[in-house]
Amino acid sequence: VTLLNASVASHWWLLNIFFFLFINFFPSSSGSRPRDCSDIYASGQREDGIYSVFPTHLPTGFQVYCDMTTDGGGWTVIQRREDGSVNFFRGWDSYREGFGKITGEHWLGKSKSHEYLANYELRVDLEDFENSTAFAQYGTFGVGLFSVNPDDDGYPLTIADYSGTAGDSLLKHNGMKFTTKDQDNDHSENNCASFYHGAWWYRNCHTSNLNGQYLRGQHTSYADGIEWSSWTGWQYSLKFTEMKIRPTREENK
Ligand SMILES: *[C@@H]1O[C@H](CO)[C@@H](O)[C@H](O)[C@H]1NC(C)=O
Ligand SMILES: [Ca+2]
Repeated sequence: VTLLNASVASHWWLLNIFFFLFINFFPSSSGSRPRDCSDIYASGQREDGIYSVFPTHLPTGFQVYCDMTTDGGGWTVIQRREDGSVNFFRGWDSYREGFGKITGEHWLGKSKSHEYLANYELRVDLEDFENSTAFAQYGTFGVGLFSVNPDDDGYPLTIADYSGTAGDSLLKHNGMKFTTKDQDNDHSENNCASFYHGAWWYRNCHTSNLNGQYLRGQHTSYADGIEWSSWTGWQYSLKFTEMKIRPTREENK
């Protein structure tokens, strides 16, 4: 019932990493083909790896990396950092299209259109160079949920309901638009993406910067690495990060 009450919009996206997230509650025109990793998990798959998904608006499908083992599995990975092999200091178009390798560092993105609803949760897994791990989970996650045209609107972040071990470093970004070095939507007189060498839902400017530079642990520069400030501050660039999403499971509430 809550699904039916959620807002619905239809349009072309720019930040299409999220393009398949929101259609999960629409009847699929392609039968039982999985629309995301959660569907694949429900069909019995339990191994991490690459799978094809077929969002309603994109019947030809595409590949994503599914985390089938963390906290009940069914997670569709939308971002990964692990070795600095991919340049994440990119512009708006690149974050729209996506880049990197699904098996390695990447930002999932496709230029696709879709209708969407929002009922997803986000999990952020982190690891430092001592191999310590922590996570942050958010029961509510969406981008452009209340925008008639999220493209024009800058894909504002909706984030709520933190739990985890890494501390919250994202709630202060709630409501912020996405900023890249070539598209300044932040609240700073500068461009936060340019200033901190990343791309994020910057305010003025950030408590997290997971698309920052791969600086490998402690660094003398300020806040321009892969930071999750509540865990490792603003001068420690993490070894590994993974952002992943799945539909909210009502039975978990
Ligand atoms: C972290 O894990 C890697 C891979 O298992 C290992 O090679 C390395 O020695 C570990 N580092 C520390 C500081 O424990
Ligand atoms: Ca600015």
